[in-house]
Amino acid sequence: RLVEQDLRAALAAEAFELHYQPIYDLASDRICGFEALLRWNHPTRGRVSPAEFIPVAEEIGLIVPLGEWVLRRACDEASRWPDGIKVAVNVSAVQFTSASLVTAVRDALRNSGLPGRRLELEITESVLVANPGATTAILHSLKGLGVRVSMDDFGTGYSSLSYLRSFPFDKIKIDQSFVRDLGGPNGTDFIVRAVIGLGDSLGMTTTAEGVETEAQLATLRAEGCDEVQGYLFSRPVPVEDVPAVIRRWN
Ligand code: G
Ligand code: G
Ligand code: MN
Ligand code: NA
Repeated sequence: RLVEQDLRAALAAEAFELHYQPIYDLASDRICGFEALLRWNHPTRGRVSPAEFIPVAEEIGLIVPLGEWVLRRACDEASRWPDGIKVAVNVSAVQFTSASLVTAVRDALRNSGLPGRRLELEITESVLVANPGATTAILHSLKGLGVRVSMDDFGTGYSSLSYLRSFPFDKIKIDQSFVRDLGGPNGTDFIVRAVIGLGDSLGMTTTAEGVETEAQLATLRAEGCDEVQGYLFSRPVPVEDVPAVIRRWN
């Protein structure tokens, strides 16, 4: 279990960095954005996964300052990318319903000069479970800033369908567990097809995560998925490698 002091010290010492994984648009065959993924190099444990330390940061009340650091850094770095390229930032449930989220987003945009339309926030269904009442108001405030909001890890939480109907999401991210099992004998092809159809009828973009093979890509293309992301294109890379990734694909 990670020590609270280590996380606090890391934030103070700027021991975090963001890596970026490209998101590829299938209609234009171009990279259209990058997802920011938080990385922490612990002085003795080495690389610690956000899956491990984000829950601790939530527990000890550090998620708000940490999440605001992520927002600022992602907007600053993305403001130097070509105009068509967006940045997607993961927002935890606790951070999402914190009083300061909308202000933090507005400040990060203003200070970086990044237009709101180039920022996407990814939230999971757990956000909606935690506080459905507050969520609608927050989503509308964010949309007022021009920011887009995506439902992340779609299909892994609860009550996905009713949430999609009630909340104004711009994008559905199909969880990588469904992409991994495409094509096999117990394949998830029918689920992926259904989610893409759902996105189409709700006017939401669909993005498939965890695309690792050409066969998965071909299936997703044939099913009319809008965007794909995964090791087939690139692992998350440090910010200095972003221009090379763009050059390679665009
Ligand atoms: O690359 P990967 O190991 O980075 O991510 C593991 C998990 O941590 C994923 O569920 C991802 O959404 C989450 N994650 C990565 N970066 C961030 C972040 O900046 N904020 C939050 N809240 N979650 C993140
Ligand atoms: O929960 P979220 O979707 O934000 O998490 C993204 C996670 O998926 C990160 O840990 C990221 O490093 C990982 N990831 C991204 N692309 C792939 C992929 O093609 N295969 C696998 N196994 N993991 C991936
Ligand atoms: Mn995500
Ligand atoms: Na996901």
